[in-house]
Amino acid sequence: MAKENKSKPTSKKIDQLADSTKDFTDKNLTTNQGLKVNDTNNSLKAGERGATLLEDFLLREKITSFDHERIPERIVHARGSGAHGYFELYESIEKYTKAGLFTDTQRKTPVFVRFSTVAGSKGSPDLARDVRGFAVKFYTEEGTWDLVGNNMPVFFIQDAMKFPDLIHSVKPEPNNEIPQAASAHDTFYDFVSRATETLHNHIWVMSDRGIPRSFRMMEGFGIHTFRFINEEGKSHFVKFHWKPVLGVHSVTWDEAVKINGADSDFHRRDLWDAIEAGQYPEWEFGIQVVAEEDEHKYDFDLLDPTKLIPEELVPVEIIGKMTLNKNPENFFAETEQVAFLPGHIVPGIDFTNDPLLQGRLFSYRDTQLSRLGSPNFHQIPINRPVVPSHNNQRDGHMQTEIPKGQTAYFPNSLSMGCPHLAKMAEGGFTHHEERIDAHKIRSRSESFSDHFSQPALFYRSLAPWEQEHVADAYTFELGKCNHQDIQERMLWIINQIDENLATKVADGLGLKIPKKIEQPVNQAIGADADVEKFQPQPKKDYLKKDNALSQAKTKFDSIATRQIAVLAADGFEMESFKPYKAALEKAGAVVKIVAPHGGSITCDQDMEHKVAAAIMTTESVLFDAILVPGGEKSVNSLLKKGKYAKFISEAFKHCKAIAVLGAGEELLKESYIKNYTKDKAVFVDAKAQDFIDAIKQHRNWDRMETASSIPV
Ligand code: HDE
Repeated sequence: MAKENKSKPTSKKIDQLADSTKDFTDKNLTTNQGLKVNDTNNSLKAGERGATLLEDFLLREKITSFDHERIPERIVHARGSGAHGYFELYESIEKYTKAGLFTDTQRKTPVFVRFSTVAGSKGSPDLARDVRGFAVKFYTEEGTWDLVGNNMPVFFIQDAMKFPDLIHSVKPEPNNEIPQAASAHDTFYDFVSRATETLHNHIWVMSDRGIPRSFRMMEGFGIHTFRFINEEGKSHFVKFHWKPVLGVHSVTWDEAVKINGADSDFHRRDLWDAIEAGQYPEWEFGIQVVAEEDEHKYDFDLLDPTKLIPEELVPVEIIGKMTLNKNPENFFAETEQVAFLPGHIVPGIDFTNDPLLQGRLFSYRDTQLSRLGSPNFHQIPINRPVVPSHNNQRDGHMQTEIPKGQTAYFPNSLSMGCPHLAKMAEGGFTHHEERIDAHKIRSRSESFSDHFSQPALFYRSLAPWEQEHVADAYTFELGKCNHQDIQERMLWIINQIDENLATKVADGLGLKIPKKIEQPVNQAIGADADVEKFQPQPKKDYLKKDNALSQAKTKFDSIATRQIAVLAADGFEMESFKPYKAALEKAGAVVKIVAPHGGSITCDQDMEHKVAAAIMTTESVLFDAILVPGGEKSVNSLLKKGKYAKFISEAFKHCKAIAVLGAGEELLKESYIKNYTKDKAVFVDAKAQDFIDAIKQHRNWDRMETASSIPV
């Protein structure tokens, strides 16, 4: 994670945005017309006690502007957080693509990224179990390229036609608008269990990927297979990957539920704080490239967005890095108004016939038209390209440009043919030519009918603790369904993926796995379709494991930005604490004192220390590790408040590293933690480095079984 100097980051995009920003320092309050305002607190009345007069243009402007502040929230991905940054290329990949951002290593391409949850409303909590959006807008020299991806490499459905069904099933139920930002309800599982193409993305959501520790610690994927086109016009298939420099890490479900109460802005705040602190989030950019002639070489169809290409089969080539180094100036103007369209591409990149991608190419422009209200949404500062745009599209709501001249059509002679077309040699975009000779047909390719192999591969590739989490997640989610037939259908389906998993879930639900299902399970087919042909095929075993699918195989080499709670009160022992704090901070962690009150506390060397949070305002789930300094006076104060014992017990339950110094051990003894001396991530008067090494591991998952007995 880069720590850069605090000088204001600049880029072509940031400079362009600066022209649209408004600074209010030392300015008079005015109306929209620039009239200086003398009173913005009282309406114009007939006498001090009213009535209010129709004449009051100041009241009218203020109130009507307020009345219209809201725009429709995104139909999906309503809850999101954005940041600015840049993309740098390690080495040119001109053999695959002619795209400038992938051939010119001297460029720093400005980006704006928006992370999001999918199902919840704009104000919903960050730690819902859900897919996360990972949308990147590259402001390139050849126009804007949007890579609108997710934190999971596959999608729920294979055809855009099913998107409204999928989203209607997961959103709050239409009769009572319950539940908010949660997939654990009947309509979702009714759909999932009837449209078995959903199973692969679904098991990813049931895994720890559905509850990330931070946006900064999740992968990103373009999902669809795209095309790269090089200077010679040769095409390669490509999948896009983002790999977080800090590794891929998640919280536990118990934490997620509690974080949603303790700080529903947890991910938003985490991203904001890291950037403000100069600890800039970074992702490496990777590509999986498949030669055109290898299109049909795999056991799955490259055009099927419910399939990934295992990295064991096609390794990811790392070609660049993205750094986020600036928070938005204004949430609405930037994060809310940013409009991503998968159809925004640049020469060197092209689409495939993936039927989901094809539908997305229509949907996103349509949704921006209704959300932002005008075809001029590209003129909103955050959406403007960094290169000029000229065409004959005109007028519409909120036109902010003044197009000059007599003509607005092509071809023309009155304007000497301007704006004129660009030849390919001048960077003009042309579509990759692909021969298609086919019947017009409303159907699905049989090569899309394998719904079980990759969910099974995913489950097999997980570490035992990850598998436990998946089983718990299924049990929780299905436990929230009220219809036994839906639960049983899901059990039958999960059993096709993995018997052991299905058995655990069935035990948790107190149900039996049905031997057979009455009707054909997949009903996402046409009324006259050959039913058998579209049922999920028996699973294939083309690969034993793919290590890239497991978070156990991620990076564990840094504690940068990890939040360490120091539980202390007046009189805590400075001598032993000082080297610990220094070592943690040197390694990039953020050390925060959690005291019985706010303000500051005094150590046994009479120095004042700023308190980051009073115990009543915070919770252990907001931290990565706990440190309890010594000093009897301090520890005795902590022992008087039951919340400290809860704090430390809960951290233990969530498998976090804990270190105590001197008298700090008394707090451990007071807690629910038993046999802590045997735990490899609990330290009593140990070296700071041991504590740091344990934090690097993210969690001590070996503790999971003991931890489950902790009653907090
Ligand atoms: Fe989206 N999706 N989507 N989606 N999607 C939207 O566009 C849609 C899909 C994704 O931060 C909407 O501007 C259809 C896959 C992200 O602003 C909408 C289909 C992937 C974001 C829309 C899909 C995504 C969206 C709602 C199936 C991963 C948030 C607001 C054909 C590759 C972007 C908006 C942001 C947003 C439609 C499937 C990712 C309605 C029809 C697959 C990250 O246009």
